[in-house]
Formats: sequence, C-alpha cells, structure tokens
Amino acid sequence: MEMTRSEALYQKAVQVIPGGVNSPVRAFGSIGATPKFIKSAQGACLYDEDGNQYIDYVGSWGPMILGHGSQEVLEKVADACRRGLSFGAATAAEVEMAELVCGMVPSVEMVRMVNSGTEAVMSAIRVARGYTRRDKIVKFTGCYHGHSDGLLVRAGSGAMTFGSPDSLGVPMGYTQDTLSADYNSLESVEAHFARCGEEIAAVIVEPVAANMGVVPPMPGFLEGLRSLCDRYGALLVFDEVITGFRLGPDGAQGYYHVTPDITTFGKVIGGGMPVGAYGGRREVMELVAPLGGVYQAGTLSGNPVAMAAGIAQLTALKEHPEWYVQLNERAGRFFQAIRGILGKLGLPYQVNNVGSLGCLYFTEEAVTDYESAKASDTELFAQYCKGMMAQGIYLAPSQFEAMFLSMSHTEEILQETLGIMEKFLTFFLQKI
Ligand code: KE4
Repeated sequence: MEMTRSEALYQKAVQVIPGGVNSPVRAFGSIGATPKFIKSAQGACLYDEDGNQYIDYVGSWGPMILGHGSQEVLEKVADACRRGLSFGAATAAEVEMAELVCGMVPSVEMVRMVNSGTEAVMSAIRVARGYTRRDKIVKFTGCYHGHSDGLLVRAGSGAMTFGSPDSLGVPMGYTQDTLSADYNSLESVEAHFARCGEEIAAVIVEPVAANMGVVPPMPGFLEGLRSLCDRYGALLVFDEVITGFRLGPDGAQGYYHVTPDITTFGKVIGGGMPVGAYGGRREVMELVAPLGGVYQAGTLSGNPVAMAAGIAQLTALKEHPEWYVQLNERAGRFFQAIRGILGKLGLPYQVNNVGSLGCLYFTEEAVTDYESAKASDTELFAQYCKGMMAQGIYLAPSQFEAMFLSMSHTEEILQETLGIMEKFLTFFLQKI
C-alpha cells in the first residue's frame, strides 16, 4: 500500500531530527502511532498533508484559544512583519504588551518577556532564589514546568529524598535542591517546610495541573500553599503557562482568588508565536537585570512580530470577557456530556475539567494526583486516541496531556465530536 504523505515525511524526518519531531510529545510515541504532519489550520480544524480534516483539541498545546487563523492576530502579525522582523532594541510594542499583562493580572506589577514557558519558569526560579537568598524549591510530582535542568526531577518518593535527575545529562548538583511534593497534599509540603523551611526559596505549582491530564486543585490546596509560603518566607510561584489568560483574563489566580508572588506565562500570551513571560510584585521583579543582580537575557525576547501576535490575542480577550464565560460554559456542558456517554457504556472513567481544559481517564478512582493519574488504563487511552484520530478528532497523543477547547469550538462542533465519540466508543467496546 502506498505511504501517506505524513508517513513519507516522517520517514525523512527521523533521518535528520531526533525522533522526527522538535518536541517529544509530537512523535505520538505514547499511543504507538505515526504522527500526522499538519499543513494548515483554520478555526477549530487542522488539515494534514494528506488532506484529512480534524477537529483540533490540542490547539498547539494551548496558544490557540481564539481558534486557528484569527484575523485579529494575522493582520497585526503581517503588519509587524512589514515593519521589520527583529531589531534587538527597545520597542513600543514591548511596553504595550507589558502594560496589557500588568493590567489583566493584578498580582503582576512588572513583567519580563522571554521566548518560552521553560525560559519563564527557569528565570522565575532564579529570581525567587535571588530574592530570598535561599536555594531549595518545592515542586509537585506530575507537574511539568519546562525542561530547565533543575526542574527535570524524578518523582520524589517522600519528604526525605532530594531531587534526583529525571533526564540524562542533568548533574545531581542541579536537582539536589529541588524537593518533590504530592499534588493536592498540603501535608507533603508541610513536611518539607518542617524539615528545611528556612532554606526553601519558593514553591512552584501549576494552579491547575495540566501535565498529568487535568487535575484541579482541591478546595484549600492553593490557599494552603499561600499560607505556608507566608509562614516560612518563601515565594509562591504560579506556573500559568497553560492556565494564564485561558481560565479567564487573570488566569487561575483570578479563577481561584489566590495571589502568587511570581507568575509565569506562555502559550496564550504569544498568540501562536514563541513568547513566555514572568512577572510579579515590583520589589521582587526589580531584582532582574539590568536593574538588579539576577541576570537574565534573550536575543529575541519581546520580538516585535511575537509581540504583535500576543498583543492582538490578549487585546481581543481583554475586550471580550464574555467570550471566557461562553467558552467555559460550553466546555463544561461538553465534558459533562462525555461523562454521560461513558456512563451509559459502563466503562470505568473519570473526566476532570476546569474551564476549557479537560481530560478523560479510564479508571474507577478519582484522579487527584500523579499516582492516581498513572493508575489509569493508558493502553485503553492509546486505543481510544488512535480511534478518534481515525474518525477525524485530533486529541493530544498522551494520557498525561489536556484537551484544549477554543472560542472556535462552537456548539455544533462539540455536538459533532460527541456524536463521533459515542459511535466510536460503542463500536470499540464491542471489540475489546
Ligand atoms: P514551553 O517551554 O514548552 O513553551 O513551556 C514549558 C511549560 C511550562 N509550564 C507548563 C505548565 C507547561 O505545560 C509547559 C509546556 N507544556 C507542554 C504540554 N503539556 C508543551 C508541549 C510540548 O512539550 O511540546
């Protein structure tokens, strides 16, 4: 049988790119399939190199909250391109972007642009350590904060273990100050503070964990982290690379009314272009070079074309807060309908969702942390994912990712998806 264009491209890609992809999850490894090579996108849909159309529930892993091909964004990007791609100098667009972010997120009094979520988190941790003059940080097993050395830590097995590297090439010295706690377990955080509270610079948390599927914070969890940090003089860092400008104009901190000291951003802030940012209280951010002694820099940070995309997207979102209400309501109904489908089929399942983020797990027990997420039937998920892909529904090719809905996911598109899902799962279950 003749190869598809995606298969042919993948065959070439693996010769010249590690794994054939520029980011591991795109290789479809965890579901054992060949990646689709995407040629174009519009609204809620992707189109691959073989002309297949998919309803897209990845949205480039979060940035495309307006949907693909948003005119507001494309026009501003084209205009910026005509005026020059990059200057390596201060521009008015960076001031506009910074004022926009500070205006939308009250806890952010100053913000620095970088080029990815990884860079934002790496820099935020450095600022927290510089501000507190402490070295240790607490992160949560199952939360992902980009690939900087100090955060590539093996899941800690309790309070007494120092972080050990979770990647080749990361020296022990880079992770020994990274302590792992369990998501939704204040006790596991208290144990770290009880043991070395005066050495802990920061607690970094995804306020909605979206890298082990989607795991919402239990009531009191984020508030508890806030008070522990206050009690021990540590900073609370909200990694809002996914939730920022997605759950609402002021992200998860606005959604849950818990104020961090530093916030990191990515994805939505760039409108599809490479943008990350970190910001927070003025007295903290004033430590960042050239003002203060915490060094951080970047050739393309605040790039005019990327700023144009981000400003256009954030401005549209700021001017239409009702879009969030409508999207989150539509998404809530959508995920509730998925529960209805799975319930009728008698499958063990959990569906977690917050706003336009959601995740289906095949498991009886509630998914509240990494252990319970890992206990789900990932093989069944892989079959489900591949089957849905074949039906034209493009889901994240991993159990431990989120479904991202956009403003372009209309009621009709969601109903079409539910119909396909019910039909496929009914057929599929007769086979397993
Ligand atoms: P980037 O460096 O990939 O822009 O952002 C890193 C990052 C930081 N913090 C959170 C909470 C994140 O989710 C991410 C990156 N998210 C993944 C998807 N779960 C990106 C997809 C990929 O790695 O290709």
